[in-house]
Amino acid sequence: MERTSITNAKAKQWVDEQVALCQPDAVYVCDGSQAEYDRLMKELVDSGLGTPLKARKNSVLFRSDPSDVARVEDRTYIASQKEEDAGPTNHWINPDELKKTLSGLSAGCMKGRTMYVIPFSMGPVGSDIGKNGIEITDSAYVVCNMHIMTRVGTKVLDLINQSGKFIPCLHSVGKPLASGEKDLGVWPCAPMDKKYIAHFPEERAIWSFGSGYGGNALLGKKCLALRIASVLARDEGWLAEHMLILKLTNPEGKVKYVTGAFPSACGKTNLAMLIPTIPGWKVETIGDDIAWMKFGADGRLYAINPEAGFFGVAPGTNNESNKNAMESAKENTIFTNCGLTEDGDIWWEGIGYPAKGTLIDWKGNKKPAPAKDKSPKGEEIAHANARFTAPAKQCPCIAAEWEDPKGVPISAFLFGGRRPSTIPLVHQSRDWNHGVFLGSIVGSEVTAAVISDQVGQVRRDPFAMLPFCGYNMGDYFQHWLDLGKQSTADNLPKIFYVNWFRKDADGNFIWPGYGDNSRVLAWIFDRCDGKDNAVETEIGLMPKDGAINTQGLNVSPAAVKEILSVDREGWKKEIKDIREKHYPKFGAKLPPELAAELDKLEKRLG
Ligand code: OXD
Ligand code: MN
Repeated sequence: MERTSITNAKAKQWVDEQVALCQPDAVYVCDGSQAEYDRLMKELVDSGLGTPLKARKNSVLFRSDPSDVARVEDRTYIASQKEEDAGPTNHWINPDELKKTLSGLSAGCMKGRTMYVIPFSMGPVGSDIGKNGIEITDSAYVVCNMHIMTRVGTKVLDLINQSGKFIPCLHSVGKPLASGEKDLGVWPCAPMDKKYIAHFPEERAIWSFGSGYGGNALLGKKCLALRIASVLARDEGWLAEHMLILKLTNPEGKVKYVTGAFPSACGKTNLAMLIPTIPGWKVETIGDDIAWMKFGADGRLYAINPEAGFFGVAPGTNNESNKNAMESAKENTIFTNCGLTEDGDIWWEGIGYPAKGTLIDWKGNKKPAPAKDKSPKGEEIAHANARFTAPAKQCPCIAAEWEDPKGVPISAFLFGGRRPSTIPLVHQSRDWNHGVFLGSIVGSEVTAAVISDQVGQVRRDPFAMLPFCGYNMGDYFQHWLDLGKQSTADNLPKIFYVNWFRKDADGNFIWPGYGDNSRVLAWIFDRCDGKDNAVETEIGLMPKDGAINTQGLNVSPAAVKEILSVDREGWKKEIKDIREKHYPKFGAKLPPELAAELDKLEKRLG
């Protein structure tokens, strides 16, 4: 068994324990090299699990089991010692009980398979803001995805060997093979009632069983970089957030960085890579999903993107909605649950052009190409949560400093969700606590990124962290409030709430979104630059008449006015909902400052 390169006693002991439990046929320590990626990918293709794409260099399509297509929130647990510490928004199981269940399921779970040991770094290797982890997995598909999504390899292992510091992440697809048995091209996973995505916050450990898909299996992403990191951030005084990171450059060449939290499938990747429609402005990407932020010596918050790739939702991505994502996924990309064309390329609903001939859908069935760039509901060629895993460095608008280990200083936080009514296009918080209040009330219509029966309804998703906060959300609100006391208002990021998703009476989107969101970003940039471009309203600061650049915008002035005004009746309903349905969930953990913000807002609205 080859694991000579793990020399640290603690790491070695942890790996040895997992070997004894999972009983793999072989153990392999990953070095992160291209040769390793190529070899594993070839094995995946040879085994029938991956289909190489003739039309796309070094890219492979996978089809998952139809039951294993998204994050499984109902099977995701925060197993803190006390139930109260997981809080009202997380599923909780006593950690000893959960470990017993998982140990039972895991005994011999890697029989017939290779155990891959992946040393990985979240963040540029060696960054003070970054963290190292070791993921153990029995899925070569997971290894290849981790190669793209994180920094894997011997440099990270050297750091772990020296320091003994790493976050242990154990993953198994939960499908051992009998002697001589093979997957035969079938995606291995366990039935839903055997899937567990478990987090042990006090131990800072992750244990995922039974799913091979995305955030359930690529443990650096949601499990480490959000759920466990949020706990570390609370204890160590920093922020681990479900936020994109943008670099904005104005026509004078001035630069500002902003981060933004949006619930899953609200176009975060599109916003992260937008092409501005207003002349002279430049938008570049630092990250599209997660930001880790620490205070610098100057009192400002510095952000890094802990990831190295994009795990983007494929359907709806096209050259109009996100040309940069299409370019990022041009080659060296893993596609999962997309359709396959006759000429060996991928296809999905909303790719921007109709397909030709016969397609193979995400379930592996032959289907005639739909006449339009659309398929009838329930007959989709690609699953609604089909994904591309693409290296961030391939993104044409990746900022030069995206791997700067110091991070970039943040001027603004954006919050937003899919809200068809009430929430205006943009408003700014009056101060830090009001901004935390805005983060705490984020809500969005549920989409397909997660298996849920709530699709179509608005659910509150505070800070877009509902499925990702590794501890009591009430304590998390308090952490945000406390952080605001650690610096000055000048140094702290300004806080904005944006909503690209307002609909008219016929159900059509009013605001065109995508590149035109640059108009709002420009206003936000100017706010942070001290421009006198806002008016005070009951709900916060809003653009002065004419302060949003509408030149060339295909929206009537009346419609612009509508989405830039205060919907008093709508806000009153919002307040009622927060007071009666949202805030009571947090009981005594709701910080009094937030209850006070709600009262103040109500009073201002009269
Ligand atoms: C994601 C998500 O995959 O938020 O990024 O669901
Ligand atoms: Mn996300």
